[in-house]
Amino acid sequence: MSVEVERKFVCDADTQKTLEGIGAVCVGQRQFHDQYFDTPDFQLTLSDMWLRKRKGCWELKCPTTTVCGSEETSGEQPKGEALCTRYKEITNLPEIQQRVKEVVKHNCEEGESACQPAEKVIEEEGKSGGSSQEDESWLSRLNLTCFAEFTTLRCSFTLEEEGVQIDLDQADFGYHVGEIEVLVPEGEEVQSALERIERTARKLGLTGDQRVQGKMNIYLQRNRPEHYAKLLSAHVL
Ligand code: V4E
Repeated sequence: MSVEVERKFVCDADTQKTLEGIGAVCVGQRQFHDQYFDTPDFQLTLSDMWLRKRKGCWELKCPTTTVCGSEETSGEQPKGEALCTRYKEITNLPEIQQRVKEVVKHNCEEGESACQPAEKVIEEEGKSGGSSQEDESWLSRLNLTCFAEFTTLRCSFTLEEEGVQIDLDQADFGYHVGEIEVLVPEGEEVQSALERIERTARKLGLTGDQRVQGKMNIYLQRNRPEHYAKLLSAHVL
């Protein structure tokens, strides 16, 4: 499990040139399709938990506070650092299922008789034997359905002197966004990552102090207004 520290930024036709100008090296372009899942009443995303399937792999992003119980940002943060998001990235499926159940279970306890106990879901998952149809039965047991899916064309750069990756994303619904990111291995300090991201942002001439919207914000705004409004009022987005 690692922590993804990330700052999004507005990119345009000149961004690639700017990146090359500061010494960033293009390490490739790839395309991927993401599917995001939640319960019909948005229990996961209202907890700021983002369950997705990308290239056949499951990933769960959770706020660092939820998982660790302590956040390293008490008190005032420098402006640039406040623009960075920090999420735990979990890629181990049994652990993902456990985390999801800890949130979704709540609803079961409040009277949804169709829900099974968490232990039952794990137990049955263990018996599934690996066919893709059976592998995904845990989704319906936990009342999870896909609420967003889109394809991204991503051009990735590295800036070696700072140890950061910079991605330029083009989503198929017509939104472009850049991200400066560092994956911090579990147990390591995120502070250095924040500083390296901030230095990279300055090298790129990023001056704005407004948070830049991610692909999901725009997708929900356009396609799932009710879901989007709920996340806004819960201050998740
Ligand atoms: C964490 C999160 C979401 C999940 C998608 O995260 P994001 O990093 O935007 O997607 P992507 O495709 O770049 O993933 P990567 O390839 O880097 O793993 S959707 C919404 N959130 C929360 C969130 C937030 N509150 N604010 C900002 C600026 N971004 C994301």
